[in-house]
Amino acid sequence: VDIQNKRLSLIGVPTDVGAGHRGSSMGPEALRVAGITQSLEKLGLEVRDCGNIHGPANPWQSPVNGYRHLEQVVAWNRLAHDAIYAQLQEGRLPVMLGGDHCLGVGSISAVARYCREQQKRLRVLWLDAHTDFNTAELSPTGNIHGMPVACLFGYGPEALVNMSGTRPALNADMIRQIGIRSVDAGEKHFIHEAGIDVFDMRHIDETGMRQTMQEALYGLDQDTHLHVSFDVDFLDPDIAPGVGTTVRGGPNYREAQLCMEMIADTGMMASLDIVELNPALDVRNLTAEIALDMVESLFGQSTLVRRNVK
Ligand code: 6HN
Ligand code: MN
Ligand code: MN
Ligand code: MN
Repeated sequence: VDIQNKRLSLIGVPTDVGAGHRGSSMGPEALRVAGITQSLEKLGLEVRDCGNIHGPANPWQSPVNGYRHLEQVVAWNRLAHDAIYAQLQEGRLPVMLGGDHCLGVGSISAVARYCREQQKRLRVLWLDAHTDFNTAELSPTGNIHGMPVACLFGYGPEALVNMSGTRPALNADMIRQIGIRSVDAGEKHFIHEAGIDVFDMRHIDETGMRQTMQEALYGLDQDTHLHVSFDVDFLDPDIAPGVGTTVRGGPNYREAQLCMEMIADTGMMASLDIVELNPALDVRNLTAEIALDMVESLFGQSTLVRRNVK
């Protein structure tokens, strides 16, 4: 995949039905206000802004049977799945502007379906402070944005676990999690059982971001579809306060840039989620601008012209 020849499709999915804070529904507009289309066009990419998907309102209710807003979460994910799948089928690179991270189910289900049809291998990089591997039984909150990876692994409500057309949509070979520093007690055991490679902050502290990314990107080949799910709370809250679930001790600006640049160097990113940006908690759209800096690096903006280091 030659990123420079890629045609991008921005898909706004303005909802916060999966979260415990209101406001990530404003994420798509904040990224547009920060200039996402113009920034990516400056890098030589063709950008189509598909506008926003329209789904149900947030009823702001307490969890029922361990899930908050399950019906609305399913509806939004179904819509996101269909929109993203349609762009993939046109040979475009979908960029989902979330929205909270429950939308990872719809987005990655669409990508998994597409990869099966195209006989591509799938590698998901999950950049997040959290593993998002809760179930209704394990979750301390009932917020479904803490559950998308478990759903993709086949654990969760029927309508979500079957969205890709095959259950499970993902297995441990297909995903690497980076930046992790907040995992709930039950979730911790469950993620270990599932055998997922978790590059937590301690791993990054001990080996550095360069070594971490080399491990996380190891084994990609020309038949791999690389999907990046970028939860903005991956970033340290000192540089990215505008998220609902801040956790101290995340990657700083330079570490995060290196992570993104090393992904760009592969030239293989073929779909992207930008989620959990919450303008209601932000300061003068700073977090949107920082997130956009990271996205620019993901698409190959670097200080100097450099050889493609594999
Ligand atoms: N996110 N583990 C917590 C929960 O409620 O399950 C936080 C989840 C955060 C989810 O940031 O995408
Ligand atoms: Mn997340
Ligand atoms: Mn998170
Ligand atoms: Mn910039």
